[in-house]
Amino acid sequence: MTKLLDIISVPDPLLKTVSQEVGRVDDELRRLMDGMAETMYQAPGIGLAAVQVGVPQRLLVMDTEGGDEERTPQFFINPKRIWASDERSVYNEGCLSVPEHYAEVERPAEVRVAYLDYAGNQQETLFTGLDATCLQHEMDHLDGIVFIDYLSKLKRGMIIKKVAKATKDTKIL
Ligand code: K1U
Ligand code: ZN
Repeated sequence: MTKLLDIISVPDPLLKTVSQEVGRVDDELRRLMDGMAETMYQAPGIGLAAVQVGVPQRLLVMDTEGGDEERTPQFFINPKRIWASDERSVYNEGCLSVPEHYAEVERPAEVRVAYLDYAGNQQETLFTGLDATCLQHEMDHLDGIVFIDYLSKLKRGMIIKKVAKATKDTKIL
């Protein structure tokens, strides 16, 4: 059975770190990827970066279908954005590391990304719609950026305070 992983939340300093490139795609890495997918579905969420489960490596999982019947997690190892559209889109984003808080973020509407897949094969794919939004949100995590970093200092500070308090209260319960 795949182990569920603990998701860290703001203001954990690990969320601010730049994750390291993955060196080898092997069975140990695939075990981590399986655990991340299981953790994402259980949360529930539509994406998860390795740093959110305390592993600062350039690796993420995404499934924007979110359906229970057909699970098709997509894994991205060492993803690199190689093209972004001038067209922008705005989405009310959430984050499993910032529970219960949402905010509108503007990003390129379409992106082309190069990455290694679950098997370690090189891929290059164009993403649109929610896939493009979610993938850019997850790739931000690999560079130590959380969506609240796009908000004003005041709003960000208020959200971090609330999440820190809620997390502390949950630990006491
Ligand atoms: O923590 C994360 O990075 C995951 C995050 C991904 C994301 C959501 C929205 C826009 C951009 C990126 C989430 O999955 S938050 C939860 C969520 O959006 C969701 C949960 C259940 C069903 C549908 C969506
Ligand atoms: Zn997130």
